[in-house]
Amino acid sequence: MAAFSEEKRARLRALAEGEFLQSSDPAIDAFLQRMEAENAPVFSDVYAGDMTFFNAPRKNDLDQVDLALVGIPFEASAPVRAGTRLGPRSFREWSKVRGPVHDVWKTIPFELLSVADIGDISFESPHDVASCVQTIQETFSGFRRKGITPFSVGGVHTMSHPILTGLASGEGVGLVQIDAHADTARGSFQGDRLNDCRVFLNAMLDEAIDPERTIQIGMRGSLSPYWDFSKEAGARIIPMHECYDLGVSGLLDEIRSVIGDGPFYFSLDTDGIDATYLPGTQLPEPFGFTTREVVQIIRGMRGMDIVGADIVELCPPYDPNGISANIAAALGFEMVCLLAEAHVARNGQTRKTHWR
Ligand SMILES: [Mn+2]
Repeated sequence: MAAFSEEKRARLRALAEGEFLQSSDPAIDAFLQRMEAENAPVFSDVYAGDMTFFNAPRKNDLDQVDLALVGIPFEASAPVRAGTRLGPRSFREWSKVRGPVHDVWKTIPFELLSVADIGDISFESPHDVASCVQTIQETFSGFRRKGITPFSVGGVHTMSHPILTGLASGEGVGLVQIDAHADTARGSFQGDRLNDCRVFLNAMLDEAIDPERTIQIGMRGSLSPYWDFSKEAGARIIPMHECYDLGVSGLLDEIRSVIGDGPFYFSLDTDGIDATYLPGTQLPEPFGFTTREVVQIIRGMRGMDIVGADIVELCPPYDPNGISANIAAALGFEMVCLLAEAHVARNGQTRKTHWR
């Protein structure tokens, strides 16, 4: 090995000069300087300070918000394990170390839109499913009226139905769903028709999603016989064993052919991911997706017209080391990048996030 020449030494020393908050990429560098000037908590001590989604500013005035990050601590109607109402809190904690710059795309949602943590939905009767569903629907109708793009963290999957009916403006949107269960069971379960076994059947009946622009991916396990409605209604349902053969690129071809150029919603049930990666979910199912496959599917949807997204069924009592919340937060940042880019493409306007 050749000795270090004086010239090589000097060059390395010169390159090592500078500040921690600095980037050779001019756009990232401008963002970092702005963060510092606004005293944004983005790079503050990760164990201290307020817990907001991805360190976004906390805002209550919806006129100041383009992309709302909202917690839905709702678990009434969850049929198996308890604790999904703790999902938003755990997600916030782990999201503190996710973002703010997409490591591959260099996308910075905070440079594109006014992104804010608007807090958790507060429920007057948190154990009454019908009233919670109504509260969620009203909240999301408000977002629709203000043109806000929502990213939601749950909470039991039941929440996606009132999110979709709240966002609906006449014509049903498309749906991409990654989940071990299609959630389109007929009839009532445990005495209720508002539950996480028939989320998307309810959303189709309410014309909030179009069955023919719905694609459901990753179904498996003992509940598989209960999803006949999906196929019969015209949805594309791809059980997990078909995903093994299709692979990520085959799945993305299917997604693009079902969804096309039109608007769609994305729902990620944490149980779509194999429980060896993500144990902290309400009803884990073996033989699911790897985390790497899910991130590739999400990234593959870049450029499509995504109008909202959620991550559901995170169940922190079964996630004692935070591994599941960490994965959920990392995938959530990917989804926020997609949502921000699509919102700008739809509206043609940008507005930076400000922390002060
Ligand atoms: Mn589900």
